[in-house]
Amino acid sequence: MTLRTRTIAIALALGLLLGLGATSAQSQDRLTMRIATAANPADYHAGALYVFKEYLERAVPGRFNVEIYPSASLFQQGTEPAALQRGNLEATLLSAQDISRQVAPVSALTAGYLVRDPAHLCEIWSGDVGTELKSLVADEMGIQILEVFYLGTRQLTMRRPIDVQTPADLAGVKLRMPDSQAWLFLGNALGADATPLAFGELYLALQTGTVDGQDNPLPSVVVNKFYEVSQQVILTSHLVDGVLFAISDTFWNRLDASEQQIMRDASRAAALFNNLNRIRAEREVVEYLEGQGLSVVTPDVNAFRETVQDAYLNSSFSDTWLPGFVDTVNALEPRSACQF
Ligand code: KDO
Repeated sequence: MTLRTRTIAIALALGLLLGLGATSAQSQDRLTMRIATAANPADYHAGALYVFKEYLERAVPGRFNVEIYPSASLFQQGTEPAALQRGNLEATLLSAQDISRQVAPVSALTAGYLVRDPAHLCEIWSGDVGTELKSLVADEMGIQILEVFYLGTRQLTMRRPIDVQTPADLAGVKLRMPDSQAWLFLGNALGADATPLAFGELYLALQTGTVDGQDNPLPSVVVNKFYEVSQQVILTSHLVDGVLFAISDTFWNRLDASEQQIMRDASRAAALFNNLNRIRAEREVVEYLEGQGLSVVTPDVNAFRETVQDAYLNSSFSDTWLPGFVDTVNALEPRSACQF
């Protein structure tokens, strides 16, 4: 049984598909749903999109024609929100950094060292604060956020080893970050010289020395083979990161209530597939990278945490956060739905 089939089986066992399949798909138009992402098709968050597609095909056969465009093959990384808003794309995986350009309070979830772990991330997005942020995004951007997929905990990798204990040791290091103000702020807050570059250009930039290093969750370092052009992992654990499965209102409003519920259930099955696999992959990845010859070092994480948290709290980003957001988020304990 493949992992994908197994996730659908888990979803069935959980009863997510119960009562579905009765929609009169044959009597309705077939709707095309294009989903674009920068992710490598071999990575779990892209795999989750195929779980989503398969779920829909089983729940409402023939109703949707889901087309998945991985590796930024339809839209460049960062341009997906505008594509959704212009009606050129039906769904995508968004980062909080993409969204915060238009809905400033979401920038709280771009802050380093705020989210503790994957369960905490899930709890934030599925609880009251997440619901409030999602309705702001719906109102201000015309986009429905259905689920958060855990992308992983971001670490640094360097093409050549450097001696790093504190943020001061990253001074002058050209650290590739995705191209947006929120991402670049994080790279600079870590003490580095943040350098914007699209994900698809990163392998070559590491190979040629255009950048000295990059930050990403380690499973992405494996799937995208960045380890071939890197010699060191620095376990800063600076951002517990997620991507948000999002659908344009133009498409959403063409669905009836039962179809909207099927979309929610399908995205939940997709998130489950991604989260379980990625959490397992993160447990195994350090050993794998050491086996590939990379050195793995742990810096003074408390020094990074203090410097980065101060940078955010003293920035204009934090002026836009919902009142009491940090205290509320710090006090959240995950319920069972978020225990992986
Ligand atoms: C990246 O460009 O570093 C990043 O990790 C940012 C994420 O928001 C997401 O776009 C991700 O790339 C892609 O899905 C590729 O894994």
